[in-house]
Amino acid sequence: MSSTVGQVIKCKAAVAWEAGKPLVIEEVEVAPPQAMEVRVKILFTSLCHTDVYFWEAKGQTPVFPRILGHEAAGIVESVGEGVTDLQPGDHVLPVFTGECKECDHCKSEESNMCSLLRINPDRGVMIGDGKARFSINGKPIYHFLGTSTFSEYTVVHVGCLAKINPLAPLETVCVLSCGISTGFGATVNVAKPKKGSSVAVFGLGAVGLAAAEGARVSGASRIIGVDLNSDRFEQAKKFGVTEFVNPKDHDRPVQEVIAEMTGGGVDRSVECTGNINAMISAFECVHDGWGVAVLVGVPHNDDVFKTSPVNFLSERTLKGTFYGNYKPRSDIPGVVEKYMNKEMELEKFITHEVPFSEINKAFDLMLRGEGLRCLIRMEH
Ligand code: CXF
Ligand code: ZN
Repeated sequence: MSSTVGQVIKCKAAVAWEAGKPLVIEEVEVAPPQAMEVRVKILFTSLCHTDVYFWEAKGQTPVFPRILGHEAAGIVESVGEGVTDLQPGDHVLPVFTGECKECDHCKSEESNMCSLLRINPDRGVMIGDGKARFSINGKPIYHFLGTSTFSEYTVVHVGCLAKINPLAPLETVCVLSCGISTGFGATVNVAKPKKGSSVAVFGLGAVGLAAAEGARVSGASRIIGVDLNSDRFEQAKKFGVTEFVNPKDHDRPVQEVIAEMTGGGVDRSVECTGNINAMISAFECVHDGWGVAVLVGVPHNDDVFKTSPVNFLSERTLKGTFYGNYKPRSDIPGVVEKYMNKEMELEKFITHEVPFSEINKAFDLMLRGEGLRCLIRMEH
C-alpha cells in the first residue's frame, strides 16, 4: 500500500482564482477520498471548450476559486469506503457525467443521463458531503464537473470513472474522456449511418471531426463538412471529409446547397457548433423519407429551434445526444478497445502538447481557434 493512502496529499494544481484570469499553479492539499470516491493521479489532461467556457464564466453562476479540467487520463491512487470495482493502480478516464448504475436512467438501456451524477457545472463540491476535497491554507478550492483534472491529484466519484485497459496509452486515450467520444458516439450510436451513405457534419472542430471519424469508420461514402472557416477544410480531409461547404460562399441557405449536391438531402447530419441556425440547417438538409439529424452542439440559453412541422411529416427525424449516448463506465472501456484494435484513430486529434507548468498556453491556443486538442502533460 502506498504511503499516501488515507493522508492529505500536497501537489500542484492550476487554480482559476477569477473568471478570465490566467490559471496559477499552486500547491494545494487534496483530502483522501470519502465514501464512494476515488483519488486519482492525473497523468494527462487536455483542454476542451467547456473548460474555457466556464473559465470565462460569461452569463453563468461564477464558482471560484476553482480547479477546471475534465478531459483526462490517470491512475487510481486510493479508494474510499464502498468502492469495490476499482483499486490502486487501475487506469481510468474521468468523465464529467457519471453512471451510478442504480437510477432509472442507468437501468434503462436507452439513456446515459444518470440522475445522481449528471453534469452540473454550478456544483463546486462533492455530492457525498457537499464539501470540496481541495484546499489552500484551509480555504476550499472548488471542483469542476466532478473531475477537476488540472491537478496532479484529484478526487472523483467512483461513478464518474471508466476503468480502461492498462495497455492503452493514456496520453492518447485521454481525448476519449470528453470531446472525441461525444462526436464519435453521436454518429455511431445515434445517427447510425449505413455503409455507402452520405453524412453532413456541421462544425469542423474536434467534436465535429470526431463525428466525421465516426462516419468514416461506418463506411459513409460522402462526408460533407460545413464550416464558416475554410482554413479548416484541409485538415478535415484526414478525418474522411470528402466535400466542403462554406455557407459564406453561397447566397442561399446551406440546406438548399446540400440538397442540390446530394439529390434531395443527406442521409444523416450531425451538428457540432451549437449555433441555432446551423442546427436548423442541419435538420433541414437531411433527405425526406429517411434522413436523421443529430444535435450535439450546446446552444445559448434563449435559443429557439424553428422549422416547419411539415419537415417532420415528410419523415425527417431530429435527435439530440449527450456524450455520444455513451454510459461512461459500461461503454467507454469498449471505445478504448476500438482504438486499441485500430478501428478508430485518435492521434490525429492531438495537435499540440504543453507541460502542465505552461497550461495557460493551451488556453491561448483554444482562444485563437488553433488546433484541435492540446495535450497537457503532468510533471509529477
Ligand atoms: C459538455 C456537453 C454539454 C453540456 C456542457 C458540457 N461536455 C463537455 O465538455
Ligand atoms: Zn469537454
